[in-house]
Formats: sequence, structure tokens, C-alpha cells
Amino acid sequence: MKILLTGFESFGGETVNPSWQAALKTAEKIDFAEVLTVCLPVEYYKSVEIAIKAVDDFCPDAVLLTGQAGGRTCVSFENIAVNIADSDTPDNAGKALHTVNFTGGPDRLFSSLPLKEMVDAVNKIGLPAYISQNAGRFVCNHVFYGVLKHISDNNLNIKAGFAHVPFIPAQTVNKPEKPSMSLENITESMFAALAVLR
Ligand code: PCA
Repeated sequence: MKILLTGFESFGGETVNPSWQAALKTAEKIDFAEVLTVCLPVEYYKSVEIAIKAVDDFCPDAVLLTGQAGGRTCVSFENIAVNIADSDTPDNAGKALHTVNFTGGPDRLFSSLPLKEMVDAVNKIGLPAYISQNAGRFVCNHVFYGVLKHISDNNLNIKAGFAHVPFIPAQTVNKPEKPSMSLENITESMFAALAVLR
């Protein structure tokens, strides 16, 4: 089987994005599938274009898009992508959006990954994980929505979803009130979740 695994470049003043670091480490561990890793820019539309091109060129059986959600405690598997961009935070190109993501698209689209099984698999290795009903209104939700819409519009037989990962400890040195999880534990969580697909 083939899996497309994406992470994001850093944003918001951070020098790393653990989603990309964990995507690379998870891909190294996966021996049950061919994995393509892609680092997406934190930019509206450009990120979707790059993700969709990877889907069309690589023709994966499954797609796991990942991004950082600083403040979350563990890996969370997103259930819903909404057709709204609504964040005062500018993307890495300096653009802040308060609009629909894709004109004419449905209000929401749902992950087609087996989320409950994925959470159970992570719990089984002794780590917390949960299903989230809110992927935010920024670039992660935007990419999640854009990729699901592309798959749906083109009737592609691809399971796709999104996982948010927390900060790693090094990112919280100057914000000790924020939770974090080691890169190793994030990687183990992503590996256990993807192993459900084998
Ligand atoms: N997290 C942001 C965008 C990129 C990333 O890693 C988000 O949650 O929208």
C-alpha cells in the first residue's frame, strides 16, 4: 500500500514544526507501506495545490495530513473539515483570511480514516490520543478541507484525514504552562495509528 504523509513548515515564530519532524521519523519506521512525505508551506491555497499534486502524482491508498496544534496535550485525529477560513493570524505569506475556503463546496467534509481504531491503537501502546471535532479555522483546516474536496470531487478511492500534534518540549521552554509531548511519543502515536491501515 501507499501512504502520503504530510507535515507543515514552522510558523508563528517557532523554529520547528513537530508535525514535519514526526512525519519524517514515522516514515522511516513504516515497513508495511511505501510512504511519500511532503512538507507543506503554511500558506492558504498554495498548501492545497502542493498536497493535491502529491495525491495525483503518487496515487496513495491513504493520506494522513498533519500539523501542529500548540496547547493540545497529545495527538488528536480530526473528524471534520469546515469550509471556512477565519483566523486573525496571517499565514507565512502574510495573508489573514475571513472567508469561505472554496466557493460552492459543502459546509463540511469528514475524515475517511478509521479514527476510533486509530485512537485505540495509540492507547494500546500506552499513549493518550483523541478524536477532535475542531481542526481550527487556519491553514490546517484549509488543507484538510481542500484535500477531502479534491478526493470527493474526483471520486478517488483514497482514505484521508488529518492529525494535529502538540508542541515538543523544546518549544515550551519559554512557555512552561503549555503541554508538550516528546517527538518520540508523537512518532510512536502516528506509527501506531497508520499501522491500523495495513
Ligand atoms: N498548524 C496550523 C497550520 C500549520 C500547522 O502546523 C493550524 O493548525 O492551522
